[in-house]
Amino acid sequence: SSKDMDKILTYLKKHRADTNMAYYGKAKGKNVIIFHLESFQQFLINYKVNDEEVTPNINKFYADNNTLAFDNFFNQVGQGKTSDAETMLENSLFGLPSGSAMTTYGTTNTFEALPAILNQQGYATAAFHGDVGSFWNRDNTYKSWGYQYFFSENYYQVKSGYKIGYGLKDKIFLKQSTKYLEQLPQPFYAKLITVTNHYPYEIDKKNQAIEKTTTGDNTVDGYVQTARYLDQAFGEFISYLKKTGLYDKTMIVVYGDHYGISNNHKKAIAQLLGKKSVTSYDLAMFQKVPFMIHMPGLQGGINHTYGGEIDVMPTLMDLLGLKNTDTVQLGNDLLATKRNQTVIFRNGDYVSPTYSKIGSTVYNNKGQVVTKKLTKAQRKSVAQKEAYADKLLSMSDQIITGDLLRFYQPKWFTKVNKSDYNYKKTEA
Ligand code: GP9
Ligand code: MN
Repeated sequence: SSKDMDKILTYLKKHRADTNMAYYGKAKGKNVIIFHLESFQQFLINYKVNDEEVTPNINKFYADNNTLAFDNFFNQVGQGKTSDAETMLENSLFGLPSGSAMTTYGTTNTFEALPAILNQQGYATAAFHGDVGSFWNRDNTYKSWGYQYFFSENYYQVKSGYKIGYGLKDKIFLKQSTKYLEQLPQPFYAKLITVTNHYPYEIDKKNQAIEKTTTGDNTVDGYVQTARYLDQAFGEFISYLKKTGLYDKTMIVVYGDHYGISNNHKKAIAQLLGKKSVTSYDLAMFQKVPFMIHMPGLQGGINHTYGGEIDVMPTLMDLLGLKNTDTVQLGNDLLATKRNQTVIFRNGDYVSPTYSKIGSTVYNNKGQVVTKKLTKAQRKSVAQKEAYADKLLSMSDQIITGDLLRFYQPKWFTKVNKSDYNYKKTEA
């Protein structure tokens, strides 16, 4: 009911992190490109196979003077995988405890998503993906989120050999996307979702540009090969942006959506990391994914704050100089100087710079089990984090399953009208 919404608003108001004025509005009026690195984990950054970097282009971007990168940024997805990542990034709401919020609620719910907010501020908004538009119910959800355009498979020329796994191969997808990107009025907000670096990590021979790893685990060893392919595709796309001058007018946001190697492959993970074995803590740390923001004039570097996908929207809104004090967001600005660094996973586990809880085990930040060694004060801090995790997850579930955003919009925001949008391709 609207009373539930009021309670949530009161909570959020009390816990909102303060804006870091050093960054506020730095990207105002700039184009925004969200570049989705499929199944891409942080450990791949600067990772080498036989002394060779797996992802040289992404590594270069990571180290660029104008790139702000986060090295304690975690994926927080549940069963909804990519769709959970998208839901968090553009709504600052968690996925559901089971299933996918986009599939179950994307068509019918009211949202106050980042594309809609920017669209109302004069931005053109477009999503690009080389799979069928109905996957994860994107073709309906994106309307609810305020995407004016959704270029999915039927907007692309598909010849034999163009597709692998879930859709168009990344290089072909990105190349063909440029002709639509070029037609968008500026400023635009564009999201490009790659797909080739996806389980089971297969790529045609001519695109195999690095040796596989040699763990002996067949579903793991191809991962670096498709990651390399994605890296080449990324490199080509960045060159294109530079050539057209878009690079200088755009805030480029790059992120990995979730793990590529699941916890079912512990032995192989240990081998990849050069360890004898991995603990549950190591596996939690293995959930880190890249998050980088590039923009000319931005003071780059590596930020060590703990955060995750839920925190992206508040961060981007502050950079874009959008009013961010009365929105419904469960994350907090990664650039805020004083922020809650407890990173919540969908199953209620959490990690933080001090203590982390995985299952019923508490770890310190060296990965040592301290469940039974905590002082009274430490026990209290752990209990607080646990309560915070439960509270945020349950508020998120309430908002989504109760469609609570229908009861509240900030004054400056107009409810999205889905029928404003039509993604059907009309003949040219
Ligand atoms: C499909 C693609 C894959 O269109 O986004 O989704 P995932 O399996 O990673 O959730
Ligand atoms: Mn995915």
